[in-house]
Parts: sequence; C-alpha cells; structure tokens
Amino acid sequence: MKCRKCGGAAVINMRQHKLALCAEDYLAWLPEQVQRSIEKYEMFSPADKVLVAVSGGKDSLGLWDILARLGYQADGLYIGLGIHGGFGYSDQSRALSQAFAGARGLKLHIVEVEAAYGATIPELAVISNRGHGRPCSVCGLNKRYIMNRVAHDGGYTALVTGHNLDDEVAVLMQNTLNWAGGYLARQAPVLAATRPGLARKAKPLCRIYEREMAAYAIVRGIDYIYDECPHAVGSTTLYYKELLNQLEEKRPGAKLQFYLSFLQAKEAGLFSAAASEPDLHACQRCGQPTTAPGECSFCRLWDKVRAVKGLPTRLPASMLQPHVETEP
Ligand code: Q46
Ligand code: ZN
Repeated sequence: MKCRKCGGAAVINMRQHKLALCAEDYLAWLPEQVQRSIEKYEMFSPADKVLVAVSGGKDSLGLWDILARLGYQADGLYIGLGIHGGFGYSDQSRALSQAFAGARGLKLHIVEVEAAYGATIPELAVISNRGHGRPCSVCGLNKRYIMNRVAHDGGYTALVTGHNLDDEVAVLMQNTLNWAGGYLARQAPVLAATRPGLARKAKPLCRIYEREMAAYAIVRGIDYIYDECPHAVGSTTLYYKELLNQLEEKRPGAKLQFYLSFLQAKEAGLFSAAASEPDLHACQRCGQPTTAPGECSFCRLWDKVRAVKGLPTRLPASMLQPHVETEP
C-alpha cells in the first residue's frame, strides 16, 4: 500500500478516512487532526497553561507528545493508584510516564494516593465497601478530585485527558442504550469551568481512533504500557468497545459518524431538556466544589477509611492537599 501524499510505503491504512500514509506523513497528519479538534471545540489556546493527565498508556503519552509538538505549554500529572496486582500496573505506568517526561525535559507532577492520603485504591475500595469488588468507582472519584486539585493549585486553566474516539463512543453507546439524558447532555469534547478557579476540561483526542493513537505511539517510538489496568478486564466499557469494533469492521467510519451525529444532535438541542447545571458549592472541609451538602464525598470517603486504618481522621487542611512531586 502506498502513502496517498508522497507515494512512499504506507505504515497505516485508515479505511474510515480512505487514507493510507507513510510514517513521516502520518506523524504530521495526526497532530493536525488534534489541532483541528482543539480549535473547533475551543478547548484551549497557546496562552493556556495545560495539565495533561497521564497514565503511561499510548493515548495520554501520545497526546502529551502531540501537544508539546504543537507548541502548547503542557505539563503532566501522574496519579499513582497503588495497583500492584498481576504485572505491577502502577509501577510500570509510573516508570514509563517518568521516562517519557525525563527524555523530553517535560514537567511531570506525581501524586501517590497512598503516600498522600493513607491507602491504595484497591485497599480503599475494600475498606469503604464501594464498587462491589471493582475499585473503579472510588478510583474515578479520587482521580477527578486530584486532577481538579492539582490543576487548581498549580494555576492550570485547562485539564486534558487522553480519552479517544473509542472511549467516547463506548460511553455514548452505554448512555444511549439507557437513554441517560443527563449523561448525554453532559458528554462533550470540552466542559467549561463551572466555578471560578476551576479548570476547563477537554478531550483533544475525541475524534481520534484508538488504533490511530497506537500507530502514532509506535511510529513515534513512544514506550508505553500495553496492558490495561487489571481492573478494566470484564468491564462494560470493554464489552461495548468490542461490539463497536464489529460494527466498524463492517462499516468503516461508523464510530466516528455515531459520535459526530451525536454532537450535531446535541448542538441542535436534542438533549437540552435533560441538561441541568449541577448545584455546586465549596466542601466545608477542603474547599473543592461538590454537589453533596456539607463535606464532599472525597473527604467523607477518606474519613471513613482512615478511621478503619487507625489514622487520624480530622486532617489539618494542609494535609488535604496531595503531596506533589515535580520533575524535572
Ligand atoms: S478506573 Fe478502574 Fe481505570 Fe481505576 S481501577 Fe483501573 S480500570 S485505572 S480507567
Ligand atoms: Zn472535601
């Protein structure tokens, strides 16, 4: 197969775009696509201070690489979840994130949940008895909290994650099958800051296929963690991804069309009746925005877990800030 731009040997054939490209043209094409999404959805500008949440995977490291190449001021944030089962997921993902940042002279903030708050994520899930054996709900709560907190404390104006098209479409399918109007109304490439001092959230890879990110990482020589978090195995999201891959196999471009049509329908007001601004106020303890009355669910969760572990629960306010290690 030949590259459509230069006629050289193609390294990737994207049936969804009817486009085959060689390594050099692919490495130029993908950042252009990301830049188009950043502009189209008004995610951020070169004046913004951007914080990229990195997990050591192809999407987040690939995104960080692309943002740096595009000239954005982008620092990274790695959150150590303490997931040591199987192949040592957390250790590997941290090492790869650090190696990536170190080799490029990029600034990486590191927050280890256990060191900062007193327990690993799997331990937290067991003690708090949340998630029915799967730590994903407490994991998500902690990641969102820490990302917001580090973005806020570090003066970042945009918080970006490596969610790709496959991630977005799997969530979209799940929400559509449940006709979850509120979730559909909130699913978007960019979410405005709902309070002053809160960072805007953006997903610059929302139109990029997972396969395109894997190809980018390989062609660009980015060393990333191949395996998913062991707790992702058997998740509903993975199940929907498999279904959608079958659909894409028969109808190249189906995932992208599903997502773009959804965004158009949303723009036309299809979900506006379900849209509601959450009623946010500052947590009485840590000051982070919360919908819960009084203290936020993060503070309440850690109170409970620290009590079980025999650690002091009434933390002084300063300890509620994660210990952030910064490199380089
Ligand atoms: S939520 Fe669940 Fe992920 Fe946390 S415990 Fe692993 S699979 S990392 S995106
Ligand atoms: Zn709080």
